[in-house]
Amino acid sequence: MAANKAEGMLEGPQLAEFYELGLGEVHGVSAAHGQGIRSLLDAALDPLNIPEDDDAADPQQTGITKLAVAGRPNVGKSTLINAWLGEERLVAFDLPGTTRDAISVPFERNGQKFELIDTAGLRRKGKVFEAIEKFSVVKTLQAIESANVVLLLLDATQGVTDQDAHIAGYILESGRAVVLAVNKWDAVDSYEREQVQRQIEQRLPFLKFAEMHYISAIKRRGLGPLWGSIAQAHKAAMTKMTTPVLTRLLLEAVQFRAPKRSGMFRPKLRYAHRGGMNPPVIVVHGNSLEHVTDSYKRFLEGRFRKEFNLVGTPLRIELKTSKNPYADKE
Ligand SMILES: Nc1nc2c(ncn2[C@@H]2O[C@H](COP(=O)(O)OP(=O)(O)OP(=O)(O)O)[C@@H](O)[C@H]2O)c(=O)[nH]1
Ligand SMILES: [Mg+2]
Repeated sequence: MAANKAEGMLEGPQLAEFYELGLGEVHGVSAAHGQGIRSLLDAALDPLNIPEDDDAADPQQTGITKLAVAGRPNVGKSTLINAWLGEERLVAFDLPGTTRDAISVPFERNGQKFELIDTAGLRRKGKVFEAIEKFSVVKTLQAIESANVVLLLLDATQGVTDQDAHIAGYILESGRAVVLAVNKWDAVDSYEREQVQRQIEQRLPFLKFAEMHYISAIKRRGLGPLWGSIAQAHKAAMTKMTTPVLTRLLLEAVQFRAPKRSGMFRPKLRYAHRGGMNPPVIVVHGNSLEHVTDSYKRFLEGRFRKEFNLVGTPLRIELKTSKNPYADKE
């Protein structure tokens, strides 16, 4: 389906109404000005592989998953990477601040390529992160930003502290996919284990979307299952979401539960498209969307998460009220 005479509005909200026809992807084109023709042709000639605009930037096409291991000092980050490598490549020592620089190590497992990044342990003083060296903090934060997936490592012998929550908060803001692992599981008894599990629920509720593992890096226990979660998190972060599917799910969600009227305004959700990946961003267009409540946004998030099986990645939903003068007509 193509909508002609759409010069200058290929990305705009004016095309929203065509999605409401339920015929799938609509291609805005301008025959007179030659706009949108390339992607219309691509879609027409390759119906099984409709290209998405941002595929060129898809880091998954490089085939390498960048995995940063992050956490407080001394939780066992370097020990874990050594255990994976099967050799003592990185210095691990019972002293906070052993690792001072972010170090990348190439790694391959079952044909999947990884770049493992060991980082310096973070702690926060006041409002800023600190490490033994200023330089180390910058490197760690950069490593998190540049990763596809962050493995957040906790220390079972220390429990879940405010420091862990600060780091978790930073990772969440970065939008990276996350896997949680509690290390030194060998060194705690069953009472302490229960306590740690409860603390995770209480102090890291915002990481509910992430899978969790209990491991011992030093004894190399429980390490295998981490890879499944890492792969799953990366895949979820890169999930393809086409406009027709997103729009159908959106309209189904609205039918199931409509957003509440706020005074004179009743938000009208019209269509949705993907605005980014790693983290996935879903952009919802419509009218009076500033009146959509946070709880309704969470409801939408839950529906999208379930449909796309978004385990291990944050999901962002952006609401855009359209300026289309015709959008109000029913
Ligand atoms: N009991 C136990 N000790 C561990 C485990 N993993 C690491 N350790 C010990 O914890 C200490 C710190 O380990 P590192 O790997 O250096 O910790 P790190 O997180 O890299 O520390 P920084 O580089 O300072 O941030 C070492 O003495 C390790 O032997 C584990 O699974 N069980
Ligand atoms: Mg280290």
